[in-house]
Amino acid sequence: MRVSGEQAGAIVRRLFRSRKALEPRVATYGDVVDERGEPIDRGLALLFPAPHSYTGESMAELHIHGSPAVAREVLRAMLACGARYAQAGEFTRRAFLNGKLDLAAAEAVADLIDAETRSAARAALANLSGGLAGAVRNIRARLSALLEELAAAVDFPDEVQEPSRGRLREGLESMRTELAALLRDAEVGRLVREGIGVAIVGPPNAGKSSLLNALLGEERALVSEIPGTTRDTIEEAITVDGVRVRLTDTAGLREAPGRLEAAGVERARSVLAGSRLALVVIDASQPLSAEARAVLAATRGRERVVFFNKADAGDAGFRARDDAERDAILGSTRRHDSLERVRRAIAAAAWGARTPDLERPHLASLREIDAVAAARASLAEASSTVEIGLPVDVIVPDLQRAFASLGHLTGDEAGEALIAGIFARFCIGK
Ligand SMILES: Nc1nc2c(ncn2[C@@H]2O[C@H](COP(=O)(O)OP(=O)(O)OP(=O)(O)O)[C@@H](O)[C@H]2O)c(=O)[nH]1
Ligand SMILES: [Mg+2]
Repeated sequence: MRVSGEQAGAIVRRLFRSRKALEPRVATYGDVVDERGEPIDRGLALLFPAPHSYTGESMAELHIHGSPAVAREVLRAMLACGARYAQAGEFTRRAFLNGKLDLAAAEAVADLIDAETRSAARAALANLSGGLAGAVRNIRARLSALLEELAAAVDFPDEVQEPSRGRLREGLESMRTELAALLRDAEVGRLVREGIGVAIVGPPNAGKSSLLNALLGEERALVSEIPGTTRDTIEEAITVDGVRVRLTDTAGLREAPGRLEAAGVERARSVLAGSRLALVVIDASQPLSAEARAVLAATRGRERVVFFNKADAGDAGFRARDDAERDAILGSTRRHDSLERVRRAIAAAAWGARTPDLERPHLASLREIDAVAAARASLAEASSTVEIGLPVDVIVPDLQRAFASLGHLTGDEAGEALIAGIFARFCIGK
């Protein structure tokens, strides 16, 4: 842990106890303590009085054990003694300002650090399969060409014409569309990883638990002809069309039941609210009850699959259904084809308009998704600048940001000429 500045020596002296007094540029062994004198670690302390230090200011270092907990504690103690966090590259910037290094040397330090980040970036790139990295690089190349054009127009206004608004608008639009497609694919990836939640809801005795069991292929939930059999929620997962579907069987929804059942109904409502899809089960063989109508009405506004059950016993309820339930499924939990139709309806709801092309490369990590989303946001900024008629070179910072965001994704970012300042490339403490 290193501190630079007038107070550096005082801070480290306060956080260090040793039998021998600290001397400039001599490593001394002792106890590292916090600002109240409580021991944290044992290690070495070093003082570098100004101007003979890396930054040219007074500097001091504590060499401690590498555990994050110890490092955090020492950092906290240093802050408590009046130090503050260094900015990225601040040590080297101070060194430069104090005449300790020239810019070229500063850059060499940055390169060294970059070598590390670049290999990290390359490792990340390995996770991106070829098609995706290619798409991102292609967008970056177009951004870079645009930036060059804009720069040339600014630097040589007499010789180079700035790109027309129409062409800029078109270029930005097409890049944004492609980034949006990448984000949509990422959504597919998320669907595959996380699956969707499906709440099985309906009036008591409709056959919700029977449906859960039938879809699962095992007798997981209790089934009986007594309404109000299921009191608690039961969650089980199945896979439909490559999507993990988390089914939750719930208590039948009805008003004024007993106390215990009321708690189950309450829970059923909250499961319904928290699920992506509602699987509404209604008894088709009976005229529609008030409860059945209430559940159907309550789920109309949302994504749902409506299943009229017990078709083997009649279809009075199904025939009495509203227009809003035109495409409801009529069937039975005891019939294979009914279950197949329910599965297909769940899959269709899960995928929506998205095509389940699992082979296509997609953004997997949040970091990647963030990078693409950030690039898209920067391009949207640029588009609106072009739209409202500001001078076109105003979009340069937006394009640079988009360029940098995408660079983080492909690992091309480090060492780019477009990096704004040399010192911004440093990590904290360098
Ligand atoms: N005829 C017929 N009966 C069915 C069918 N599916 C389920 N049942 C019967 O309907 C009754 C109620 O089934 P459950 O699955 O317990 O109903 P539920 O909706 O979970 O009921 P609660 O938990 O009380 O809300 C049972 O007697 C089942 O055997 C079907 O397709 N046809
Ligand atoms: Mg049940």
